[in-house]
Formats: sequence, C-alpha cells, structure tokens
Amino acid sequence: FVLKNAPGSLDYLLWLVQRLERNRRVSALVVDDSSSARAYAAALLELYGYTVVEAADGDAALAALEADSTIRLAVVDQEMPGMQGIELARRMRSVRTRDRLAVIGVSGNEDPGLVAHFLKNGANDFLRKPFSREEFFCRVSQNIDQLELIGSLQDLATRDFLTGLPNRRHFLEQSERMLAKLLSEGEAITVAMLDIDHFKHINDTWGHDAGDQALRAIAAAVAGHARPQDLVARFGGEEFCMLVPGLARDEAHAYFEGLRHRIDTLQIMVNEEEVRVTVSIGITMATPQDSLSRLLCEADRCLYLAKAAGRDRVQP
Ligand code: GH3
Ligand code: MG
Ligand code: MG
Ligand code: MG
Ligand code: MG
Repeated sequence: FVLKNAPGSLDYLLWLVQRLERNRRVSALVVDDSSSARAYAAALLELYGYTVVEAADGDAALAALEADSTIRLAVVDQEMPGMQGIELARRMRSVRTRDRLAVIGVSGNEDPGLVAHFLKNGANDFLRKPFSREEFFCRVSQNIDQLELIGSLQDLATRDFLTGLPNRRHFLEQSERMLAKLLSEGEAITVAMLDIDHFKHINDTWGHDAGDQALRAIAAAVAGHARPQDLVARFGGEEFCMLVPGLARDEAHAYFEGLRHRIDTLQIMVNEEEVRVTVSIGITMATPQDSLSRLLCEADRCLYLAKAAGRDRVQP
C-alpha cells in the first residue's frame, strides 16, 4: 500500500480512513503470557483501529473465542505455560474454520521446524519476535483482506444477485441439513413453492426493469415475513421456495395466507403508477421419513393446483 499510495497524499489519507473504519468492525484476539508483549501487539492493533481482546493463556483464549463471534483474527504466542501456541492454534481451528478466523503464530524461538509446525496446526501465518510495526501491520491486514475476499466470494456463491435472497444452490444445501435435523427431532416441517401470478404480463406491460423491481419488492416481502428459523430462497426466475419449521398444519396455512395477503397488498410504484401483483403458493408438510426432493415435488404439484384453481391462493 505504501508503494501504491504515497503517505501524505490525499489518496493515502482516504484509503487510511476507509481502512480504519473497516478495522473498527474487526475484533482481534492477542494471546501471550507476557503482559508487555501482549500490550505491544494490542497497542499496534488499536493504532490501526482494531477492537482488541486480550488473553494470557490458551484456556482464556478459547473462552474468549467462544464468547465473541466477532473475533476474526488471533495473534498467538508459542511459549506459554500450560497450553502452547501450536496446540492452541489447533484447537482454535477445530472451532473456527479458515473462512472465519485468521491465526498468526508468534515466537522468538529459533527452532527451524517451528513455523511449519504452526502452519500445519491451523495457523495462517507466522511472525518472528521481535517484529517490526510495519511487518506486523502488513501481515495482519493481508490476513483480514483474505477473510473479506472469502466472505465476498461466499456471498456471490450463495446469494441471488437481483434480490439478495439465498439462491437455489444455497437453499438445497441448507435445507437438506435442516430437514435431517428437524426430522430427527420430530419437528413439524412445511415446504412451500411460491410463484408470481401472470408475471409475464407485468414484464410485457411495464417492461423488464419494472418486472425486476416487482421481483425485488416481493423478495423483500418474503424475507420480511420469514422468521429467523425459516429458510427462504429465490428458487428460479419468479419462483421462491421456503422451508418453515415448527408449525402445525393450520398454523402453516395461516402463516402462508398471511404472506399471500402481504404480497397482495404491496404497493409497487413504477413510473408513478401502482402495480399490483398476486402470488400462488403450494405448501406441503413433511412425513417422518421424508426426502427433500419429494417435498419440493409435492409443493410444486400443489402450486400447479393453485394456478389451475384461479391463482392468488395457498394450496395445501
Ligand atoms: P403464471 O401465473 O402461470 O405463473 O404466469 P407467468 O406469466 O408468471 O408464468 P411464466 O412462467 O409464463 O412467466 C414467467 C416470467 O418471468 C417469464 C420470465 O421472462 C420472467 N422472469 C423470470 N426471471 C425474471 C427476472 O429476473 N426479471 C424479470 N423482469 N422477469 C423475469
Ligand atoms: Mg510467551
Ligand atoms: Mg409459470
Ligand atoms: Mg408465474
Ligand atoms: Mg414460474
């Protein structure tokens, strides 16, 4: 960064402000038995805007990690009484995967095998003590940059670009897992397919951009209706899919009737004109040995019945 943006230039200052703003949202955990080493690393991190959590040993570090899900970076000293840094890195990795936590090992030990040992046990990087402020900052920000890149790639892979809802692939992966868990717990499960009525007419009358706008409004209504435990997705062009746990048959019906009504009464403005849309919803409940493919098939069949019966309805 120093090469790209000369310190003192306006570009550099703007970059620095953005960077500090981002870092404020990142919590970093410093683990070292030496209070002066801890204070040094913590002061550097704070200088660059990070929120710092300190731990004096491995157990305290694991407890901090468990208590605070916003920790994205751990700086881990090797030589500590009790649990050593490498063992701590291994245990951190077993509770936080590489897409959620970067671990940087630090040690003054000259042992030539140490770095590889740290990396093999889950560390992303290593710094030899004493390290310069510049090297520390470069390593830390590269690791955080990498986490952010992974995050945005995950987002691209799992979200639908137009509506921001989870995409079909993400739904299929998550719902397989949710279904297995809920069935084993004997929990009620409803699967729903929702399709916009005469959507082609909206595109034909008001244009494709208006169609996109309507799709986004309906997606927002679906997301707004969903509870935290519900899974929703844009399943295809103008079709949405939902997996809703914990509702008995009549409750599920009322829930989707509520969603249908919510969409019926949406006011979507296109060129100062109000566009009204309705949706048809097919719903089905899981049986004890059910499979996702059968549930989706059955919800789709109910959706077809809803269309045939005149649309704008919930069809169990
Ligand atoms: P029905 O009530 O039977 O569902 O009628 P329909 O017109 O909704 O059904 P049809 O399947 O014939 O048309 C769906 C339309 O949705 C066709 C397609 O152009 C449109 N569509 C799919 N994805 C998008 C999108 O991302 N944006 C826009 N604007 N339109 C889309
Ligand atoms: Mg030490
Ligand atoms: Mg259709
Ligand atoms: Mg349709
Ligand atoms: Mg359709």
